[in-house]
Amino acid sequence: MPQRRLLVLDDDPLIGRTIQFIAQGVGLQARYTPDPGEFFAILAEWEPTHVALDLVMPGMDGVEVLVQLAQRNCRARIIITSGMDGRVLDAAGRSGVEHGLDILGVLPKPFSASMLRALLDQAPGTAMAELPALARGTPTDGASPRQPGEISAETLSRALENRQFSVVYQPKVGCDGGMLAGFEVLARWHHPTLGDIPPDRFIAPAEHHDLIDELTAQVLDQSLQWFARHASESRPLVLGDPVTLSINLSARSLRSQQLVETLTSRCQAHGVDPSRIVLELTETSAMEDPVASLDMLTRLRMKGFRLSLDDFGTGYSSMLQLVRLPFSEIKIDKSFVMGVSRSGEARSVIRSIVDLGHSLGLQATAEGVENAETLHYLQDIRCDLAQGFHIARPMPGDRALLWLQRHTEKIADSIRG
Ligand code: G
Ligand code: G
Ligand code: MN
Repeated sequence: MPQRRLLVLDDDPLIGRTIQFIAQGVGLQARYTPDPGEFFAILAEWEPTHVALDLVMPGMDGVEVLVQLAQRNCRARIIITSGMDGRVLDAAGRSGVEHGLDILGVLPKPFSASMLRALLDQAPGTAMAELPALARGTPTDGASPRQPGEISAETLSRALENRQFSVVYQPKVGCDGGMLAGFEVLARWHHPTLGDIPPDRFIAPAEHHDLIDELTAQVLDQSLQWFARHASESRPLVLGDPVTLSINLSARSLRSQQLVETLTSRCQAHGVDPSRIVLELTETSAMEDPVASLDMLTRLRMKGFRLSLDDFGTGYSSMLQLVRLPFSEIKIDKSFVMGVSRSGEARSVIRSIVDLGHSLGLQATAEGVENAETLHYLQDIRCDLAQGFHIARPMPGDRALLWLQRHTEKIADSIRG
């Protein structure tokens, strides 16, 4: 590992020196200054890999230092320290992330040596950037894709003509007992020369170029065929409800008068009852035009489809509108779920969403479950379903079937005890 260098800025010499010694103890070079002017001078000349920054100092506030670090394009990994309330620290951390800084985390005072060591040793990619950004507001499904020019209409329609899109399936299981509840279908695009292109890059352009309905149709046909042939046979696995198939719908599609007809006729053609299909809509998108949405969603519900509110917690919808719309499931956004292990706030948000969902008679699903600890927490708070890498990654149809077979055996074993 190349030599790591930590620069500490803190108006309290006792704390500043302590951080310096702990860092030296785990093999970092470390320097300390109580003076912001000197801090920026050392920063320029010494180029530290890590920075520990006190938020509240006389003469200069830490947020101002963060802004200046961002303006200087500082690439160091930053640890924020302060005696302030944890919420204030978190907010400052998020503000740093939104300024493009690499915020490793926050260190509340008083802190222990082991807390600081854990932060310093944190692997890249586990930083605060993953925390729910309260003010992020980047709808994945909205009317204004961020980079509509990136993938052209021609490229997309050729890909659709040439059937370059395939689908993968990610299981959803009961939080309690692990029974299979259903699969979510996710589109994949393998371009012959450009390689794999993620949905983040093709869904918004497909909406923008009015090709999303064709994409949805292809996703539907592939997944209904697979589902009709295989997954519906897994019925005995499920206590109560049979296995469902969740399909992501774009808000755009709600404007199309053909939507209800397309969905029902495809289901009929494949012999799948609409009650087995869950249509996932993102929170932001469902609220784009609440009146038209209410109309369309009600028609879909009357045909028997279930509706899921996807990425819940990231949008700005009012509770009132939520109550008005006929959803059957609420999916807690993975940005909260992935924070269960480190953030008490994330846990509170999840618990409230589960309670809210239940009080409205909705099933609560957590997506982005990446470890056993998170699953246990979800069990504790009586969340219904879980989805995430800890259970299984999205898989092609044949692999999903193998997974299901192994999963079934595991559950049967655990029941036999
Ligand atoms: O695997 P993941 O990277 O698959 O998906 C990223 C995002 O793309 C998810 O938020 C998901 O809702 C969206 N997405 C994936 N497949 C489809 C699809 O077939 N239609 C729509 N509208 N969105 C999809
Ligand atoms: O927004 P949409 O809910 O439809 O999101 C599905 C997306 O989440 C897909 O891109 C899928 O690959 C991704 N995903 C599913 N489980 C996990 C997980 O446990 N961790 C992470 N980071 N992403 C996940
Ligand atoms: Mn989804």
